Amino acid sequence: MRIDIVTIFPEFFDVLDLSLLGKARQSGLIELGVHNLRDHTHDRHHSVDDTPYGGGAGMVMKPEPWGDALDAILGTDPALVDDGPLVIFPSPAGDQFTQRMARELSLEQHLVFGCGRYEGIDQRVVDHYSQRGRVRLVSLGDYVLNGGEVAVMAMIEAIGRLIPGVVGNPESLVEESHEDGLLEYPSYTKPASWRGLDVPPVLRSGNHGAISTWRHQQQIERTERVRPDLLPRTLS
Ligand code: 6GU
Repeated sequence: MRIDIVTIFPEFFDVLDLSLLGKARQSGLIELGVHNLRDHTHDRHHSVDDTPYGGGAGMVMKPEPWGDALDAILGTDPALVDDGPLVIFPSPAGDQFTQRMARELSLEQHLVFGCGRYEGIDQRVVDHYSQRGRVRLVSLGDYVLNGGEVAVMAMIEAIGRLIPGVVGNPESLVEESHEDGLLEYPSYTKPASWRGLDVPPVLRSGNHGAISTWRHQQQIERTERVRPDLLPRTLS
């Protein structure tokens, strides 16, 4: 997968050299380009923002640097092909990012993230690229971040680990929170007793059927307690 990011803080993404995703880049599974929006300004002050039409607090990101930066990545063809790059603008006004969305996005060939700061990007940038190709606004959740960078980091981590080969043991992707609509079961390792707390005996029983049943039960109990909204509504 190819991933391009446009941001005024390219250094934010230095951490993508590390860990599993860093390895995936070295092995060529993920190809990453980080682009500084300010490289696409043409005024002396390299300004990327201006006051909002209609008034109001804060600043809005100007459309021209975004147009130049995205054209440099996408090309200037008026119509991008149907299965061409998917442009994603992180925004609290977007569709909620979920494990299901991460799975969908992990099947893409080319993702382009546009990280807005301030009060957002001039709406015409979204409108223009929506006319030319596929664009999505995606939100991490119902809270406000100062900019899209942290949200994009989270999305790239969630998407990247689903690309075949990135996570060494694909089985470890299956038994996780949200993959089967439930939270994951609690895990334990040695020692069997620690500070007066014992590992549940069933896990040391060697009875794989009983272990499976116990783990599934734990998933259901945990989900009922912490995230009842995830459970299918029961008829009452
Ligand atoms: Cl994707 N961006 C910003 N700026 N704030 C957010 C968000 C995204 N998701 C939740 N809050």
